[in-house]
Amino acid sequence: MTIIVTGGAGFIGSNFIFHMLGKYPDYRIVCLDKLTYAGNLSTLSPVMDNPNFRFVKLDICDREGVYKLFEEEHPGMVVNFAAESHVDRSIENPEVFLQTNILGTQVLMDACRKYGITRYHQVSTDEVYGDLPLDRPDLFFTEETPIHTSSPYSSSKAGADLLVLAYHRTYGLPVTISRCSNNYGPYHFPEKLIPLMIANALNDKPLPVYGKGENVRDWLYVEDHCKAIDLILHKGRVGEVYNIGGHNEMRNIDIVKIICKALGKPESLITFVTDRKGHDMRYAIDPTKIHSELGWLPETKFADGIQKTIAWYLDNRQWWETIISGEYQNYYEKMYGNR
Ligand code: NAD
Ligand code: TDX
Repeated sequence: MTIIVTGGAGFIGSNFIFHMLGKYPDYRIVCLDKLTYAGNLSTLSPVMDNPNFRFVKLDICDREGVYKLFEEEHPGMVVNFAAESHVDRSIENPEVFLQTNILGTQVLMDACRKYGITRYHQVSTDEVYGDLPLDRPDLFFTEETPIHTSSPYSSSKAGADLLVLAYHRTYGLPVTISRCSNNYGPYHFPEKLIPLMIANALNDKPLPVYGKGENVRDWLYVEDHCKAIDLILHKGRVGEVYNIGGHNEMRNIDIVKIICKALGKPESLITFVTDRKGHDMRYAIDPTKIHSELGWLPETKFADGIQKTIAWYLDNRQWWETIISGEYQNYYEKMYGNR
């Protein structure tokens, strides 16, 4: 079995590649990644010499390049992680989100139709459902919750999801979609909440919390997400959407305080800054379907996962220090300089 994994030099895709190569010694994994600012080839160095692994630098929007790769590799499955993934960047510059997240998805599915595959899996997000009010803790996103997006990022992911379902209905493409809540863990790019706060705290820099820090996210350890996708690929029903989440809702401010405590840093580093435009209040997944149909349950508790994550950032300073020493400085100044 050859599987093309797109976006595998990013956070979740790289963790998925490690999981699959470790678990299936007779699978071949071909990673296709454009290496945008978010892609990091050094992340894949542990598997670069694995004979079952190949890395190809390629844009998913490059139709000719994608078709050529399919002709070379004859993949049985495609798992699409490649995306522009940061909400704040989508607010600044939506266009590349539409290009990669929607048109790139179309190119991949056209290749799947042309060359034939047994499964195309689209890695989507709970953000396609919009948000839930803080005063209704009884409400959760199910697979039946209407699509109701807030940001250019979530709108582009929702557009891709609809296209994936259309390719199933119209052309019979064997697709599945997963919609996961917020991930955390090793190799998380330090523009996102948890790694940004860890890096800033370790450098004794202010910890910029948007608004009042009361927004709630449903956090899942990245390995649990990878295991869920593995299950969907092998046992999920074609044409179906599966929500993934672990009933682990936390307020942003509480997460930042946990990080301060774990690192022995003062909470006085916390700085409340101007809120994100259109900021979603609460995400919360109902994972009943994936649990009852596929037997999936999250294995890592947040209390353990966050300590493992912090330990990873302490042990791998070079990985994130290299990232934040480059172009990231301009990004940080632009996003946080006058906030
Ligand atoms: P990431 O930003 O860390 O990685 C994205 C990867 O895609 C990078 O390696 C980048 O180089 C690559 N890429 C971007 N544009 C490309 C293009 N045009 N062609 C080829 N490669 C390209 O993102 P992530 O956090 O690992 O997210 C992966 C997927 O999971 C995304 O589709 C995202 O929407 C989804 N998701 C993420 C989360 C989360 O909490 N991070 C939660 C739910 C769903
Ligand atoms: O500096 C910050 N300060 C802050 O208060 C940053 C970067 C974030 N936040 C807040 C905004 C959110 O309420 O923390 C929360 C989490 O923010 P992000 O890490 O940017 O994640 P989010 O916007 O929730 O989106 C993430 O989860 C769903 C991923 O980036 C998406 O790719 C995924 O689809």
